[in-house]
Amino acid sequence: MKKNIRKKINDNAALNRDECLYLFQGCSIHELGEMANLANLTKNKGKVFFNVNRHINLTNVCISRCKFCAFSRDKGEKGAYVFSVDDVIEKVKESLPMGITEVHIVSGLHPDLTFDYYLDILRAVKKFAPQLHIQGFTAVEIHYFAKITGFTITKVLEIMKEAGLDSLPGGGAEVFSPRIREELCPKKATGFEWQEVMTEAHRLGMKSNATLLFGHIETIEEVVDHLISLRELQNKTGGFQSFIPLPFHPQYTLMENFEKPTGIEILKMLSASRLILNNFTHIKAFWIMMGLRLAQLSLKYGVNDLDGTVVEEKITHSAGATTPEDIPRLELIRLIREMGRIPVERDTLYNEIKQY
Ligand code: V47
Repeated sequence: MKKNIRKKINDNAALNRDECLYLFQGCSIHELGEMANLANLTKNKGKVFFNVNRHINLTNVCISRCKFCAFSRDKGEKGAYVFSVDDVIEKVKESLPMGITEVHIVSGLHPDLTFDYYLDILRAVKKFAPQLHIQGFTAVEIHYFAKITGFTITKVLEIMKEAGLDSLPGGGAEVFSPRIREELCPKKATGFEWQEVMTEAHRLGMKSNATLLFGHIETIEEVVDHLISLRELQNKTGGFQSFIPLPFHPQYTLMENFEKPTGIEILKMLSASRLILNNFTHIKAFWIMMGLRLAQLSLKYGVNDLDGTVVEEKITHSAGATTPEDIPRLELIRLIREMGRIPVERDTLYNEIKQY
């Protein structure tokens, strides 16, 4: 089996389901790292990307109340908030001197805000700073907007695109398995619906990312099936830019008794993702969720993107992340260089802004 897997990886061929399972069950962290590093270097030639962006979470009020989420609140609950258009513009304004090229908007599923509220935000940001790329609204949010407006997914996406939405982030994917969604997040879009939204966004020419939330109740089989579904969708649309495995932070959630995934578990997931997703160019370590030092090490485990110098990240910090919320470019550059890689600042669509 190992010989066959190595040959396929050298040829950038798709591993079958048993081979994917074997990566998790039969390979050591060293073997995974070595193969993932090779696959990454072949594709990305030692370049490691980062971007400078501002995360804005418009509201934490959410009807979904997923068990793994420490960020969401009920309407009227202590700590619940909604940003106004002016609040959002103020945040964008204060981030412009840092040289942001992207605004990343992800929020709760609010019971009362109208679709027009989100369109007003998009239009206002585009008017205020037309040069910024707006990456916003997970497939779960898009699906929710279709539900509250009665519009089709296509119409929702077309209207949002017209208002200024440029691309979609990868959140809300969790694990596609119906068993897991039923247990952890039964009130939001299913895995199938998440994929339907992405298919439509890609058809309309909008790029997106994809994620997996791991380190909770998932089995290896469910992880592998999630990754194979993404690989198949990418074969159909080619619209995914990067894949981001998100390690679960249990603190302050309804699953507080869970242990955080270990460093080795995180590195194994990153390496296996690189190897299974042979048609994804970029595997991203969201350093906010795994810490800068492990993110640095992950560059030898298949990762070629460290996301951004994120300002004001709330979702993981609500769940106990202790990473700083923003780090200066120079720190990222130093960490990348120390691994013998080439730091490249990119825009959202992976156009190179500057090589260091
Ligand atoms: O969908 C929620 C996850 C996601 C927790 O596309 C948690 O570039 C860990 O998707 N512990 C939202 N994870 C964030 C997200 C994302 C982040 C950075 C970049 C991009 C991108 C996307 O965060 C949610 C969920 O899967 N999440 N709660 C938690 N306690």
